[in-house]
Amino acid sequence: MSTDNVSPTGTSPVPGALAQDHSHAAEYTAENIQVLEGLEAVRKRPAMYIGDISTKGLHHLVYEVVDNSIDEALAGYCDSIEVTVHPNNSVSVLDNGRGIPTEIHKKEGKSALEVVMTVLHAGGKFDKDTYKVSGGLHGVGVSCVNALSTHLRAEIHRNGKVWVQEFAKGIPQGDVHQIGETTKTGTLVTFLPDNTIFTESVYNYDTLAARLRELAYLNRGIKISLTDERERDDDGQFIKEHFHSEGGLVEFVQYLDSTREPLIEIPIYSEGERDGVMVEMALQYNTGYNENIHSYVNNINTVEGGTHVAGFRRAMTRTFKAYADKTGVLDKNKISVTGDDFREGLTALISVKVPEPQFEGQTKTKLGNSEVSGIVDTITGEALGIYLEEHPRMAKIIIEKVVLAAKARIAARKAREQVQRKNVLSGAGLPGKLADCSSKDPGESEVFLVEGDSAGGTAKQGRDRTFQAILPLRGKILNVEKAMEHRIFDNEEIKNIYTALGVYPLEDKSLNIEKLRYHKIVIMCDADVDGSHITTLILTFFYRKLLRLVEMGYIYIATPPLYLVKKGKQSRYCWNDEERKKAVEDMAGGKEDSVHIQRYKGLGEMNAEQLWETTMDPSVRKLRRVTIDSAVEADRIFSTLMGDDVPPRREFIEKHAKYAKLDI
Ligand code: 0RA
Repeated sequence: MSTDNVSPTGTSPVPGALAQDHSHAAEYTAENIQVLEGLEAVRKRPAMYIGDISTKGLHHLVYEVVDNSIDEALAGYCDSIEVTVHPNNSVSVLDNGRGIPTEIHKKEGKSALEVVMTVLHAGGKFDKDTYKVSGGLHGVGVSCVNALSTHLRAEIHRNGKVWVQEFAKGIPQGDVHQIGETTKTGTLVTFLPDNTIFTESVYNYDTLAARLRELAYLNRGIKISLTDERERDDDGQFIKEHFHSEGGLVEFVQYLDSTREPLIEIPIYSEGERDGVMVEMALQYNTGYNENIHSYVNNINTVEGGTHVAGFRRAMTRTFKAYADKTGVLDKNKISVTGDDFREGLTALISVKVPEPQFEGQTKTKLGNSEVSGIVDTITGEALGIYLEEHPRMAKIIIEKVVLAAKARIAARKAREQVQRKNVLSGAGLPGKLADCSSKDPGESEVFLVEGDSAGGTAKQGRDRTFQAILPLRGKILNVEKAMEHRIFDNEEIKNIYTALGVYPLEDKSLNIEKLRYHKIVIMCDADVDGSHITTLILTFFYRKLLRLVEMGYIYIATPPLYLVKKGKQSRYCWNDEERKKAVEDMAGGKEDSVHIQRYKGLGEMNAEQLWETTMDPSVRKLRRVTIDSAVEADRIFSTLMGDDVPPRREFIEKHAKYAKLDI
């Protein structure tokens, strides 16, 4: 998970850009006008085409270009894709495919290259035989990337020659022309995102790496690399990583579960194809209690699930239940099991490739195609049935775990019912520690989850009680990563959060989200090591138990200031060292000894008024919304930070030390 912020921007053209201007006298044919209108539409409403214009959209440009190379690889013509982030945050994608055709079409008067680069949705037009996998979620084509780049350069190696064409804001700056000879084939696209369109211009290495790693696992055999020319390692080399998996989903599931203790020796895997739909799935059981199903359609993470996930679940429940019934273990324990019991401690990946996917749901990440459900069901069911018959020892271990899960579920039901009963008695059921707001409109109400009773008291005094509620939390809340379900409902702090929010998971693990009492849930902890640990514990709880709230964008982190710089009657709050230096510069010409600098270690050092004017007042505060860039990485982060295994945790914290403070 990460939080959305704003950063400075950079300019200057892409590396390798030609100095001279190749602009040709434009002939205004009907087609040219159409092209200009198309590019104009993208620049006018960029969010409609690429989702948003913040850091997400910025990264999306890279994925869009990479998708084209992935398609070339899936068609069997390419096995290497190299992504490079240049010092000015322009990005190159190089593949060793056939190269986009550069020959001029007699009828259209331009090359396929120019059409692909300037006509919306032209991507697949020239190659009907290629199985196109991209073109899903925002599969808008590379022409959108072109329209949203101040500069884009395409270099094609094809038929022994090197061809180049350049564009500015999508408009050709000349015809495609030969610049040399070559023995290779491939496509190199370099683009500089337009910083008058995007609110962010700095690429995040970890975000790109997570996506490229995911693509390498989802498309086994393709070698993908990421080079960051903005940073060098200790040997003076650019930061570089290679992603390449021959094992595909099996290795992906092992990567996901690498900090958990496996229950079965080797992941269960199957693949198949029916009616043009390709299905791959891999699953592993671990000794934990979480269900982790990640699903993909055409390489897009379908976080809302859909028909492919429904088919997978149905096949799992049916096949395992039939096997468990046959062994008689359920009768012996006088227990009835539900589908959820088979999914405790399960980590699974489902990847389908569907020719014409229909995406539904709030974030358009739910597969709607009804035919896919039965296809996944059949392929998964057959594979699981065979596995259970062939591995009776593993099957026994799994079924024993399922029986334990069923027993725990029944124990948790009692604890859950308590929380539910409390909620039904409206008002009287709210936690005693909650200082509620007077508004009953969730859309305008906020709740602050505050570390400690003392800071909680200050926040109660400082807040605007019409729309801000305060729930103080005592010390460290339970680590839900390691706890069983009924222990979670036993925990006083967690019960208070559930009852204050009005939302809790039902027995089928769905949420009664319509009962949510606040649409802003703000975690407010000290800006020290303990505070960030508590923030992480609370985030873990939301991620594992109230994920929908995170996905809806309801979870925020408050950012109290780190310093107060004072000189005479002047004073200024500062949130980082840069701001502090600037304040000292402005107030005292940079002389630290002629100002008073107070370093805030905790919320407790601020009085009610200060807390309001720095951290709670909507007109000045800096709330950070918690977002999930990559579900797979978020899962790994929580299992690593909060799981049992100490060495990987240390390694992780060391690697991410500079992010771990704020950016989890
Ligand atoms: C259409 C036809 C052909 C290649 C491509 C598209 C192509 C597109 C991209 C985008 C990124 N890398 C790419 N590599 C290839 C070739 C048709 C032929 O040679 O017969």
